Amino acid sequence: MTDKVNKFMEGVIARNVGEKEFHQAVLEVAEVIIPFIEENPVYADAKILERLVEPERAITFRVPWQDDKGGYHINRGYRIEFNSAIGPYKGGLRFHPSVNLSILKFLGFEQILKNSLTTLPMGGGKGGSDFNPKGKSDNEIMRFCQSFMSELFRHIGPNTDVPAGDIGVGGREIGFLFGQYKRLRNEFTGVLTGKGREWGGSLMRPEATGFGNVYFSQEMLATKGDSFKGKTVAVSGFGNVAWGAVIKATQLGAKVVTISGPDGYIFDPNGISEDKIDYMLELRATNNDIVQPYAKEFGVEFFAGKRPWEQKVDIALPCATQNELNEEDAKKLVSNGVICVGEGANMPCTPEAIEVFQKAKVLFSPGKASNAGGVAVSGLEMSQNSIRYNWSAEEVDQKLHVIMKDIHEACKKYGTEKDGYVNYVKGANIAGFVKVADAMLAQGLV
Ligand code: NDP
Ligand code: 2IT
Repeated sequence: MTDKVNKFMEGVIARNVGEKEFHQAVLEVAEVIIPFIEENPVYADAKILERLVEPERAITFRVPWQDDKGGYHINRGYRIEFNSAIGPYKGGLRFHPSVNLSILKFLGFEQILKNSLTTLPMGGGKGGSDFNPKGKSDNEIMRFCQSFMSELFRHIGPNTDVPAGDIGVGGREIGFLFGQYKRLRNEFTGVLTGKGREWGGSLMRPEATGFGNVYFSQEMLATKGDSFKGKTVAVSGFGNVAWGAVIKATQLGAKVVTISGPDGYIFDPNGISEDKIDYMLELRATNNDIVQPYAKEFGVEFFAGKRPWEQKVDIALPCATQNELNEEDAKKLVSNGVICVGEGANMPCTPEAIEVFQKAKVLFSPGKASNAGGVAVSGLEMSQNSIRYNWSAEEVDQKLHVIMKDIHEACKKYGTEKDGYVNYVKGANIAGFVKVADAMLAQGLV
């Protein structure tokens, strides 16, 4: 770490005590952006990076709700409105017991640069709650969502802040949240994305993050004249992002051999395809958060408490959660000959793991580039809501594909090193930064 990065990080750490995930996300950006700013002093003079790491607004609120037996519960709700330089705040809501200010600030911060990379006019935000959806009934989920929105509604709007899903928030939760917003405001607007297709949702939004991640990896592989065809792939997670990635990788001729949950991972040597992919949706819908039943259903091996990175694969797509792939995992993957790692989750690889991949010249993409397909199709959902029209699945998929190719090009432009290796972390951060920074400069001291 250079002196300048060190000094900058000391300031960030002192102002955001104990927020380790946020520090991690900022450090990744600072290491790239501080040298870039030295060559472009206009950004340093206006203290753009210092402004960027301070959310425009961070809201926390009480979410009281009642369970089916009449018991009382109090959770904490959050919305971090991080940056609105290039559009309304945009980003998902996460419901998971691990949610805290640090996690949402890391996600909101990454979202600023990710949304900028999509080429669409969206600022950065993130929100959620420490509510645990595990084992809750539909009615409990509904009551929680209604209570959450009863406070959130006053802070959001289709031109102000447009939330969507993330871990623990899918189509069902977006429905309950949208219903309550509509009731409180008496307005049918595009205030949330990830809506059902009958009531303003975009076709392809559920698939978008996973498909986008595979499209991005496809572009990375193409720089080496390679493709998904005939490759063995490890996917982690078994949620929305993992599901989309498994479908698209399989369509492109790869064999996906793993999915994982908090309980461990399953290894399916014949590949997860067709009805097995549909079974992933059933698994999630049970609200039990375990992947083990897949092993019983299809007669394959389950590795309790383990992560899929110990398997020999060509491509790894981490799609579960932050810091789920560490240095040791990365070394194992590299020694097993991995050629490409595409982050589907946000910050799934630790900084040490990324270093291992980059040293070994493995094709490696950070989530803010390769998982941007989800929010990109959210942006397309906003466009469709604004013009009150629905595009076909083919049209949306084609636009998504073009966006992912453009993000790949932008990363290459800013991230290609002297030896020809593309440092996608560098490329994504600079490409995402420039657009937001220029908008901030143009808008004066805000
Ligand atoms: P889902 O809730 O559909 O699935 C999340 C998966 O990760 C589940 O298998 C979940 O299991 C697991 N998981 C979550 N937290 C942990 C944890 N602490 N330890 C182990 N496993 C965990 O969420 P998504 O598929 O939507 O999100 C997955 C990742 O992709 C996240 O990093 C998210 O931020 C990112 N992302 C999502 C986008 C979207 O559009 N949905 C867009 C871009 C990125 P469990 O619930 O049991 O913990
Ligand atoms: O991390 C992400 O990009 C998301 N969870 C999707 C956000 C969105 O607004 O669609």
